[in-house]
Amino acid sequence: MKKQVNKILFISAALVVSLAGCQNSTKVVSTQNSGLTKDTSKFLSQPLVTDIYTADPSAHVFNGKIYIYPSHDIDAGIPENDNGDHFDMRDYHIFSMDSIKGKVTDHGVALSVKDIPWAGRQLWAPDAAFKNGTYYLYFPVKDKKDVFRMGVALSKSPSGPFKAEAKPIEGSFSIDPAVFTDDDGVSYMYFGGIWGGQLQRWKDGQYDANGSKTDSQKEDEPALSAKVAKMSADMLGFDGAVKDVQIVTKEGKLLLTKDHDRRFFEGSWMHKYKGQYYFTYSTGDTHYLASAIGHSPMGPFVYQGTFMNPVQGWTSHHSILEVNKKWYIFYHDTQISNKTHLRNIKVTELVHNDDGTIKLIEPIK
Ligand code: FUB
Repeated sequence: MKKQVNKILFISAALVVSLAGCQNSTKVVSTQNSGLTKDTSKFLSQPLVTDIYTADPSAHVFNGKIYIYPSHDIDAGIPENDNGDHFDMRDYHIFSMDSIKGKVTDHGVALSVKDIPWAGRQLWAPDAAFKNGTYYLYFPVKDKKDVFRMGVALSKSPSGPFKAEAKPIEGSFSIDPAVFTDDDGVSYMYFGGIWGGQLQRWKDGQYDANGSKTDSQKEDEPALSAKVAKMSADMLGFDGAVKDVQIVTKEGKLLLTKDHDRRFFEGSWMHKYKGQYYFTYSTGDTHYLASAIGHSPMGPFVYQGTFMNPVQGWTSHHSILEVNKKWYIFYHDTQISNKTHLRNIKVTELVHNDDGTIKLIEPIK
């Protein structure tokens, strides 16, 4: 009998070792707020992860668990510039939590830039989706000509590891993919980002490598828009044309470039609340988070207002998620490092007002 137990123990240990060898390694990285030594009192909420730098959190519930798909910030020693070269990220880690206040598990490296056949550099803000038994990780990375494109990688597990497709998504460009799946099962990708995200360099489907580093529109012209495309049934490409995400005033006028506090800059997200489509985003070089509501996932969207004031740090990037009938915003700031490119992800509650606006969140007290 003892021999049998020993044999079972040996087989189990061998299995654990071999599984560990073929999967990304998993470890609990925080019970939230542990490991912080500096004064934390001025911040609305505390970092979810403190042992590596994380940013741009896209959160989803898969199989009853919360999964976070963030960027993995590193200090590559590259000086700051308007191209965003200092954001030189090289891989993704995926995190999970059983509940909003629960412990945070790091599932290890899920995808590396070196394993993406067409990639050059800079793995920026990702998102994930699930369809027909497969998880899809969508990511922006510069190709070998230094042009941002969107890629997709597949896995049978929400925590990866993910395997990248051989080529970028046809017709994709710029950064910050956010994939929303509607109640009818149709998915849409929202994307785009100005300055380092290169959106201003694209005109009529053509990339201008000598184009402006910053906003290229005239101040009195309609602002550059985020983009939206319907996803193909296999989730690997776009089905139809890429369209502008139109954000209009209550009078139906497109927001203008000079309207820095309201116009789009980067960091799109989409969620559905009480049958309405909420397009949320970071505003033109002022970095408020703003919301706009539409009756269709393709828009147009009527501007509703700011719902989060700027965080500490130059960038603002978020996702919005319902967990057990309550709504939350995942976001980042630079609490731990106080450096633009070394950020940490956070979560706090989000409240929808009856008039369609979202209650203002003050990330710094
Ligand atoms: O993380 C790199 C870039 O910074 C993201 O793509 C933007 O949304 C901003 O957060």
